[in-house]
Amino acid sequence: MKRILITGALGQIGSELTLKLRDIYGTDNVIATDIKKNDSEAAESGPFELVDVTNLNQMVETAKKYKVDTVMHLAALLSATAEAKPVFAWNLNMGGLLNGLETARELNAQFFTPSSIGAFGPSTPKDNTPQDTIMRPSTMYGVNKVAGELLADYYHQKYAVDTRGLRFPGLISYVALPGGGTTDYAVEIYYEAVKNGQYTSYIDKGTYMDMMYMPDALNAIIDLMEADSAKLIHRNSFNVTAMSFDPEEIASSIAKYVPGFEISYNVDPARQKIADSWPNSIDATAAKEEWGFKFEYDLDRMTKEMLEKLRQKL
Ligand code: AKB
Repeated sequence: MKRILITGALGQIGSELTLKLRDIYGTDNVIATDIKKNDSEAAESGPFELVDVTNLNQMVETAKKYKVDTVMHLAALLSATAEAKPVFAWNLNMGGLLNGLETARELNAQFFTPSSIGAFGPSTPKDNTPQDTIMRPSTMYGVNKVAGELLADYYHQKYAVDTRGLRFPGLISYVALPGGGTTDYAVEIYYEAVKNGQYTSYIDKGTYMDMMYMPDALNAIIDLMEADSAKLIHRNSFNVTAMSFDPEEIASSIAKYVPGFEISYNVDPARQKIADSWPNSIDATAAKEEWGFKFEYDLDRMTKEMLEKLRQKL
């Protein structure tokens, strides 16, 4: 039985991961932490502690209090915010990760942290981007992600910490908003489709990026953490993806369920520049071969469910 501490538990991934892990491993075995509390189900349905990930002592003491054997470190700034505040991003993303790894080392705990398609850069092959390839990102977020992957591998090699990670694409969900990412348009478009029947995209047509629906992302985290370590050739981090589309294609998918839905464009140069530096589509073969990565949602199935859930929510 696992006993898991999650940082950034009230963010986009954590809000749903916390509840799913509580279903699987038991409510009292999943300790949600974040820098602020809110009245979400993740905060209210089980153990919750305030933890600032830049405070190592606070993280270690919380982990010891609950005797955790797994640390899932989610707290981080996303790409667009990191690009606007690069020094803050370095301190939070790298300082938080180092503290998370130190906590895992001290408690002899298994460790997970997400990497991103943002770890790739303009000189990376753009289509079917391999697992092992050129990684020279041109954003602060990407620099953090590549350095983070190396750091997590270092903790595995030097201290035998069982570190594992996923290079997530844009994650699409209806529970908590992402905030500060480049792929956020692919979430906002569903909210605007339900509220107004139209969306003005800050990402230009023809810009392809990998995406995944949150239930598939949560299953990928759990499957990777449960995988037999003897079968893992890679650790930090695995390419995973379920689909790749541009704004026109997601808009066409939405128009199948929202008659008359229209997309227009007001491109944000800052976020467009980040998107242009990322792959069009990545190759997840290593994840499939080493631990059986799979996904269930393609674009249309995800669109149908997103619209149904958002109609109930809004
Ligand atoms: C972002 O857009 O910053 C994230 C990511 C792909 O890592 N969603």
